[in-house]
Amino acid sequence: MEQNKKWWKESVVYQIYPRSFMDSDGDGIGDLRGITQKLDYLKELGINVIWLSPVYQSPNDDNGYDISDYQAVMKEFGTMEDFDVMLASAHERGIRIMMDLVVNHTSDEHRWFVESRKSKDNPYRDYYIWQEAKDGREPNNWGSCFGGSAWKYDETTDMYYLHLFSKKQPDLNWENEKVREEVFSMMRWWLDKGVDGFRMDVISMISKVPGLPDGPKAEGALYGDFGPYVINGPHVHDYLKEMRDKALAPYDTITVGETSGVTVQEAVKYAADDESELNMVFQFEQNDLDGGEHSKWNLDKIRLPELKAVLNRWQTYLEGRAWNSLYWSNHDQPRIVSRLGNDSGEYRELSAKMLALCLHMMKGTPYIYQGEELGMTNVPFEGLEDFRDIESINAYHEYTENNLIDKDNMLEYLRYKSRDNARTPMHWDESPNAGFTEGTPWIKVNPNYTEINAKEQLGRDSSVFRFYQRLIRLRKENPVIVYGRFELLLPEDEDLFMYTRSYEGEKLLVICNFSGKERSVTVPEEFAAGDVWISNYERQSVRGELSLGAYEALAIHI
Ligand code: TEU
Repeated sequence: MEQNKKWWKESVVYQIYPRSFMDSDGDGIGDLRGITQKLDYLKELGINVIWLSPVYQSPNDDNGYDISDYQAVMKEFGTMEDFDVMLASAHERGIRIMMDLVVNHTSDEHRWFVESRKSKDNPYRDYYIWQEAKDGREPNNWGSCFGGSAWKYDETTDMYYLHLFSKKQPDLNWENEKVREEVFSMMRWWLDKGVDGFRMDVISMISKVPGLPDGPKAEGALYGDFGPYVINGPHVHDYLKEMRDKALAPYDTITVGETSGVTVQEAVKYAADDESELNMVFQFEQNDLDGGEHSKWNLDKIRLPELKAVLNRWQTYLEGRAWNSLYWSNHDQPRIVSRLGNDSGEYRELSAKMLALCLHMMKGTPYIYQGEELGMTNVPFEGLEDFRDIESINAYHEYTENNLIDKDNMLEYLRYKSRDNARTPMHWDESPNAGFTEGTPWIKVNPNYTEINAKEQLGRDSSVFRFYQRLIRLRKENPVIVYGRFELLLPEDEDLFMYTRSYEGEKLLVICNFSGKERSVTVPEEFAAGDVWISNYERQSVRGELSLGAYEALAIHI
């Protein structure tokens, strides 16, 4: 089939979490000048788009995902001038900047909310979702993503406001046309400044089912689930089409929706190839595979056949209809080498490269989260005092104080799954604090920076960094990697992830051993004379029966 070719399909995106990327002024917090200093590093890696986690003014209840002014820069990160310099410097290097757009909610310190809570007839009242008490308590049984009820009582007007996240993140009322106009005009302001697109935070949740009914409550759960009345709500596609018309259409942008709860059937609406809404979405099905009774808090391992089933469904259902995003990690997920690979000793680099190859040879736009290109690992946090993330801290209290999980187990779960695993400072070199800051970092540095750091990896051909660089280069040079049709082989195999890509007479075979065991596999006849494009074992050729090493991965081209 003739493919709709687009630059954003051919791109590789790198996510920066500015707070932890590079600190230029010694206050222990990363900043915009720090990012500008490191643009050459990103150019060397070969990425061509940066997704910048929020840099807007914020009281930092949720590290910038609680915005108090959409048109100002967070003071810890620098000034608007620093932003402009960063943007121009990125553009000079052929790197585009995708902003994080957090518009399901604002901070409670945003001017709109400060006004809204003042009185029932304030012009900003309907910018947010206010409800009367029901039977003397919260308007419904919804729990917030960060613990507790999703409603907060506000004395001034004796009503409750909705917050799906922290109580300092009140939800905007998207049914109000004025809210939508404000958001679209703010987006145009950034686009006119020259930014190249948006990653849209929890955009699948902006339209709530009228009446806000109680959600289903699992046995033993403290609150009801808002999901059925919030996720992929009744008007979400109307709002996004309106956003396309009123904000995005005149500009050449890249857009990705963060869409928890999205199915492939919904994704082909959000990310339809006609670009009527967004370019692509982040699906959550792959991360939800190790969730359980207590949401994500456990030590469970994802089983490979289930992971393959999810990714196969996304690769095949979207074919010719919509575009995929490809990611293992972001600022909300633990480090992938600790989750799906092996983060100890001899297998860390091999498994980090295997995971990279597996993802980057699939169909879609790949996203790399800072430090992933070095094979950075989860962090040996000691006690609760080492954590900074509101989700982790609130979850600890909620689960332990209600005797749902005991304290030692909960700490183990945090060490394995906490978002803070991804948020410790980037490892630049072996100097104190990994070269991230000359001050005291806002969160502890992972002690393994002396071994895992960018400086060391830039100086070594066999490093994880150099492997990512080769994967990115291969994608740039070969349309089969961007546009080829995906086909999964051996779906039930517990150890091997094997698939092909086909495009205009070319074919690629990808073989990844997700286990620490040696495995043998038969290479399909047609690939016997193929070229090995990339291998984490420096394998040069393949024929017939292949004996794979632990975490071995390779791609063969014919
Ligand atoms: O995340 C939304 C979201 O679904 C998360 O709550 C996710 O389920 C959780 O972090 C996984 O443990 C977005 C942002 O990416 C996140 O950083 C913000 O905290 C959140 O929205 C609120 O803005």
